[in-house]
Amino acid sequence: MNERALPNVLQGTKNAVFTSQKEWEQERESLLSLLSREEYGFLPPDPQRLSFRLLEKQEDYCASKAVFEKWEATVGMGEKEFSFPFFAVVPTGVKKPMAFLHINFRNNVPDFYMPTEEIVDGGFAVFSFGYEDVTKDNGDFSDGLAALFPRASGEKDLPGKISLWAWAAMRVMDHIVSREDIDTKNVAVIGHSRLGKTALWAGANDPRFAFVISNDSGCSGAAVTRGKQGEKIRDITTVFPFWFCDNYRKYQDREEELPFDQHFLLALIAPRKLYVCSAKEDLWADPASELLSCREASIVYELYGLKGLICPEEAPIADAVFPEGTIGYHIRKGTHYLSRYDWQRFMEFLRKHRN
Ligand code: GTR
Repeated sequence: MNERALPNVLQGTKNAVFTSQKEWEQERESLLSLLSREEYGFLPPDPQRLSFRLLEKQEDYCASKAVFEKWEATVGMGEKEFSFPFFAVVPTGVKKPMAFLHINFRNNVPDFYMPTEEIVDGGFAVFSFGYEDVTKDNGDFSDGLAALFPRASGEKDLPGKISLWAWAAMRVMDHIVSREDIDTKNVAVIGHSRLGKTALWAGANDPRFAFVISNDSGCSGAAVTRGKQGEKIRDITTVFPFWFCDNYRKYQDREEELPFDQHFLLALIAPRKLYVCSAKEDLWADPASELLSCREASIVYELYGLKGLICPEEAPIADAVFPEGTIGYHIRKGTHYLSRYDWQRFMEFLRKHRN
């Protein structure tokens, strides 16, 4: 099973292997700190001030099947303030719908990665924001939200951009949990690719997300790193060093020295629901390594008496769907993309596993 010499998540940062839920929960914080320190950088503290303002409301959205709202979140730290927009589409015909919080590449509603009408027809609300409205996808840490958190040079565990986008998702969640029209016990944070990594990291840090969905998140997302095909730590930290903290770079070509692997990230979501989607031809992300990660994280779910991934097939064929366990998985045919087909599978998973 463990041909890739993956570290045992049940060993955590200790030498002993945990056998109970209690021991795991005692260790969980240390593991979260480990990933913060070595990979993504520590999330900034909660904001000192936080407010939400409704900017726009459209009652007849999608032939009156839904209400569209545009909001502005304002966060304050010391003297500084920053605002970013986010969006809500809430079906009118459903009492307390479950909801997605989609960390999106763009701030379009709908968007080709976010088929709003189908989501509403499925009975779900969808909240979203465009990630670059929070802080740009580049190495400029004076831009947007990043400017709120001063950075001492030389610190190697400062939040990378993934941590900042995840932090912003948690602020939108602050808004969602304040709403009486949403089933706040059933909110799924979801993202694709770099934003799939972000959704997983937000889910690991914030237990209010009852569901966490990663679409084609690959390297430094759902896929285990040891023995991975396609993108490696050297590639990702050369092209996108600013997504991570500086410490992560020391593992270039030294994957085997990482004191964890990406299945630890998935395990931090236990016992909540997790869904991972791969695409058959997305070899840069490496579907096999994403699936293996789900299998390896499952042992933590088992400590809770839950089944993690239920997938009897070694290498599932394209369009195979495995929604039964607390970790769901499907592999779509085709290339790197977030499709309507994927959204339909996510909606089925939420309906099946609603809290
Ligand atoms: C790629 C990157 C991947 C993935 C992707 C994306 O260039 O190497 O890790 O995140 O971008 O976000 O579209």
